Amino acid sequence: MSAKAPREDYTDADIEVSPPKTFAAGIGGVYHSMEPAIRQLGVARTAALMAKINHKDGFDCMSCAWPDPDHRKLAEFCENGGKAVTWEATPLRIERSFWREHPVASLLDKSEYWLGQQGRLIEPVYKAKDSDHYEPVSWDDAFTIVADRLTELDDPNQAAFYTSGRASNEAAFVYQLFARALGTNNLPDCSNMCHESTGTAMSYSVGIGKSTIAYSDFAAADLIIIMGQNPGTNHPRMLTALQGAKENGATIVAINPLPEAGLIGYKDPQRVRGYLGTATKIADQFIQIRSGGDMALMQAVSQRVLSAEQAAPGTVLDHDFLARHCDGFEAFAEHLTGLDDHEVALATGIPAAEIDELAARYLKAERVIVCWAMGITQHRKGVDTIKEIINLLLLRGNIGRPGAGASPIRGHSNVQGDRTMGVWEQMPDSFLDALGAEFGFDPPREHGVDSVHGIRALDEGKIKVWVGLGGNLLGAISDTALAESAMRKTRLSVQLSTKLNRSHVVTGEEALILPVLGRTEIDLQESGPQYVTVEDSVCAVHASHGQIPPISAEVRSETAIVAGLAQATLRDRHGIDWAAMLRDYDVIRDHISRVVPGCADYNAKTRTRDGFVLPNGPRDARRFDTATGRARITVNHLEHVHCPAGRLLLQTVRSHDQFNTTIYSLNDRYRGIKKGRHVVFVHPDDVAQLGLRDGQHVDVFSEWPDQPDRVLRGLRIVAFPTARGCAAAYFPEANVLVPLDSTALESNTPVSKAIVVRLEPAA
Ligand SMILES: Nc1nc2c(c(=O)[nH]1)N[C@H]1C(S)=C(S)[C@@H](COP(=O)(O)OP(=O)(O)OC[C@H]3O[C@@H](n4cnc5c(=O)[nH]c(N)nc54)[C@H](O)[C@@H]3O)O[C@H]1N2
Ligand SMILES: Nc1nc2c(c(=O)[nH]1)N[C@H]1C(S)=C(S)[C@@H](COP(=O)(O)OP(=O)(O)OC[C@H]3O[C@@H](n4cnc5c(=O)[nH]c(N)nc54)[C@H](O)[C@@H]3O)O[C@H]1N2
Ligand SMILES: [Mo]
Repeated sequence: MSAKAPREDYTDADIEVSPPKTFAAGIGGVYHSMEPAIRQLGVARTAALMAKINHKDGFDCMSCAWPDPDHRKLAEFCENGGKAVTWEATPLRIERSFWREHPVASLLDKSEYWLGQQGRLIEPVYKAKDSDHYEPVSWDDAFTIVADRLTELDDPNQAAFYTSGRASNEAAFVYQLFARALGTNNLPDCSNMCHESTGTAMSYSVGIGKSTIAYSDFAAADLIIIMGQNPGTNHPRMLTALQGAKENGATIVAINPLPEAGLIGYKDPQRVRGYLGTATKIADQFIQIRSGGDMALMQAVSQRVLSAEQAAPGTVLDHDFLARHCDGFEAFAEHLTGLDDHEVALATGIPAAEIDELAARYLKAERVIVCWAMGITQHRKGVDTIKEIINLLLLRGNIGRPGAGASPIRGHSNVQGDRTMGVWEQMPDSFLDALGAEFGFDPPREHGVDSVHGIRALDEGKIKVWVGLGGNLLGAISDTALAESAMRKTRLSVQLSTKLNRSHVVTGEEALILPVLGRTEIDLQESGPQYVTVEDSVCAVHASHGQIPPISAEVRSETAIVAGLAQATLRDRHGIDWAAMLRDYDVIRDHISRVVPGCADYNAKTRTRDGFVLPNGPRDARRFDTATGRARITVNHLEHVHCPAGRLLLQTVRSHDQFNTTIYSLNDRYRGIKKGRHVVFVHPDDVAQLGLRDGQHVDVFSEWPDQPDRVLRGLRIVAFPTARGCAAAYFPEANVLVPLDSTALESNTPVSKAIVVRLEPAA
């Protein structure tokens, strides 16, 4: 049954290219999710796990934050959920011989794919200052090493605590408590690189940084606009909701530089018709926008809405809603009179007729939802673009009523919950006050570092201890070379992980790997088996119960490790009873219920089969907790990305077979790529115009003022129907091209979707 870990890494010599697909999932989806699982886990383990994914007494799928419908199907998972579970629940283990055979330096030229395939981490390992080997270490010794280094610091701000969005609410809560009880708000997280622009924009405009809809709103919408998101790969279960919406008569508009398969068509693998019949057409209108053109597009649509109101006063805008709930309408209307059509055409790259069509659809619809993800947030003007999305929705009262709203689609399965629990470098004083009152200390108020500032601080030698609760910061952050040299300057790096990745091989002087239980595994503590809780994209909170025995007796839960680290470091400082929290997670949940807004009776509410939905002002009561107490229609200065002649705007995307820096396979089925990742997708006319050929190998240079060019060598050109002037390559490989300084205004999110590049034939 079980597969072996690869010894050799892959090469890209055999890349196969075929035409991209025009629909997602279907029979291929189910086959592709089950086949590797059965091969690696065996039939029995596969069946035990797959029947429990996203079920009420089962575990929450760790692949994405898509919500669960009220009526869950027998198999409530998708192809990519299947891959995530298989990857975590593999019986392959990293045995002691691995560490003996592989000095850390020898792992530096291994790919993320190879590292991730070596199996599960099964015991704590430590790399001493002058050693190039990790060696097994006891848990007690591991905790002592961390405690000693933290205690030696001159200032608690010399430590930073990174979180990736897979951590449970319980682990996240204890983790932020540990950091703050130590005295720092240095709590950078993956969200800084992800939906930070969303949080920044929405908090300003509507007073909450989260989706304003419930799952059931999809079925009630009559127009759904999907911007900068590839649901067929990254949120496959969303396609089921979209198909349902279509059956209820909704229209769907997709806005994307790439004709992603899941936006064009869909076959539901869970329905008989999906196996046999033709695909459901998803997008009624596909707008192939130029990268970074969305802000101009939103302004142009709003301008048309305002013109329609002028032509038929009193019939277009939701005057009652605007009068009761919104600020800023007059200034906004005034500002848009100056919108320059030529600028809009340059920014969007689409004819005015397509914008007219979108505006007409918007005006015809009574209930509109706009969804977005990384194609919007990871731009220099990402925050303003989201504010323009909100503006458009507010004009016709499309927030806070059934079938309508703003719906950022989150990434990591619990990234939203981690934030709710206080993992953020800039939690508001109200939260810190409640935390301090609950635990009897005064939490630090000075904001901490985010991910990008964290790398800067490491580079400047200001951070001496870096702890990662999951994730792979070095694989995920921009400017790989700079980030890696920065991490090497720190005294101690600590990773709490399930599997090996780049952040374990590029380390501080000393390094620790602390192996954690995955979400599939049973978490047994002194008081018995524990459940944890998570929050999805639409603010629904529910329990997740591990199902299978842990991969090794030495592996501990994230919560237990964090509580252990805190206890070893802080001992009885502030009188916080870490041991009680470790013994029984109900104790943590009781604390949560008193500290975190909306979480009263947290134990009781998360024990119900469906969990509960967190309060949400705009959704529940059209209540906008902004500084003015009203929703804010904003004026934003239009700026689009200028790309000099002979250059392309490169975006970094996920393949169909990866989860962020985790590479499941070397294929990208929907885009027609097999057996390799070193490709750059370019429009055929751009290929010709640049004097290059399809299939040719090129070096990709990114240009940034006053800095030497960054380069990624040897990518194969794939002629592809992307928008003109745009190109795409895979993340994380292409992170070397993103300058650390290139971040979104206000949110500081790396600009991973608009890198000005030059292609030169490879030597
Ligand atoms: N299987 C799988 N599931 C995942 C993940 C994964 O890696 N694998 N990652 C998880 C995480 S953490 C996240 S955040 C989400 C990410 O989900 P997505 O945001 O869907 O991820 P990306 O691959 O970055 O795709 C961005 C999309 O935006 C488009 N785009 C790029 N630039 C622009 C632009 O300027 N305008 C517009 N309109 N579109 C643009 C791209 O062509 C692409 O389709 O998925 C989550 N789910
Ligand atoms: N160029 C470019 N860069 C990007 C992006 C992009 O689109 N383009 N996207 C950004 C986005 S949206 C995000 S969210 C970040 C992702 O940044 P991260 O969240 O830091 O990265 P991941 O690749 O999701 O982390 C994978 C690692 O998490 C660990 N892990 C897996 N499961 C568990 C678990 O249950 N517990 C613990 N403790 N560890 C676990 C494993 O060791 C695995 O190797 O990357 C960002 N970087
Ligand atoms: Mo993300």
